[in-house]
Amino acid sequence: QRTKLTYESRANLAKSPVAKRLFNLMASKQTNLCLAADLTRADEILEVADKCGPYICLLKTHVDIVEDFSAEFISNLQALAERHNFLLMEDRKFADIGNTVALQYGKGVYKISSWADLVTAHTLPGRSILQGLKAGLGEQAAGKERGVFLLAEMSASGNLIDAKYKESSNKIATEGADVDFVAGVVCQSSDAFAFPGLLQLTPGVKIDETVDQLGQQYQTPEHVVKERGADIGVVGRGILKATNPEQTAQTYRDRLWAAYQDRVAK
Ligand code: 6AU
Repeated sequence: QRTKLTYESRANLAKSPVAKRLFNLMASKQTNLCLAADLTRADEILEVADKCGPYICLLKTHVDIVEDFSAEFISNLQALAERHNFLLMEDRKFADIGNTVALQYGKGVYKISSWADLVTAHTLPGRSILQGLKAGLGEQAAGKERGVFLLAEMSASGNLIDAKYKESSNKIATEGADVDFVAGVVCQSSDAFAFPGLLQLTPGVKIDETVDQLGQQYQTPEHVVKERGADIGVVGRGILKATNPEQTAQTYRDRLWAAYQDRVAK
């Protein structure tokens, strides 16, 4: 069972170089917290990245909500990622035909493949989503380790994903020629996949409140790691809206990490 194995041991099983790197980073830095930096100004994102950087393995962005996006913002973010030792994930949730996805990943204002270690994608278009992303790497990503997390489930209440879709998503993530590009799966439960070389990223994590006003459903850090199989817990507003985001990030890190230690010890 993958959830009983340590991150170090799973690093050796990973087919994706980024997954390998992330497993090792999590083990050495002792954190399985991903911060969802869903803020709309570049300086706000950089500030929270600097303050929470020591406690996270991954910083997740939605670049299309940044009102003052610039190349300088990206180079500052990369400098913080290097200083504090975390990876960058652009949560773009690609979902189109391969040709369009290739353009969206590599071109336009954001040139995502030039800077994001990881991206997210829906499996709705089928396997071509992976071929499209690979085609969007281009020269700007040459020699850099890149990977994708495929969505197999969503945290939104009333979402349309069923058991068959989840099972087919698992196949796309684990079978075929492009699996070296798949670093993990975004899902809500451990039965979404079994292969221990993939990481389970689980959003919808909050210490209090169980829902928001727009369909988001939350679980506690302990619940997502121990009962749902999360390897990385994603926390956005639980940290961003706290009076002291830095201290709160530390609390989430401590609770997620303790839950992981409990999980592998039993
Ligand atoms: O903690 P929150 O609710 O403030 O933020 C949760 C973050 C947001 C969502 O875009 C993202 O997690 N998310 C995802 C991801 C990561 O792909 C999938 C999903 O099913 N639910 C979800 O909330 O940035």
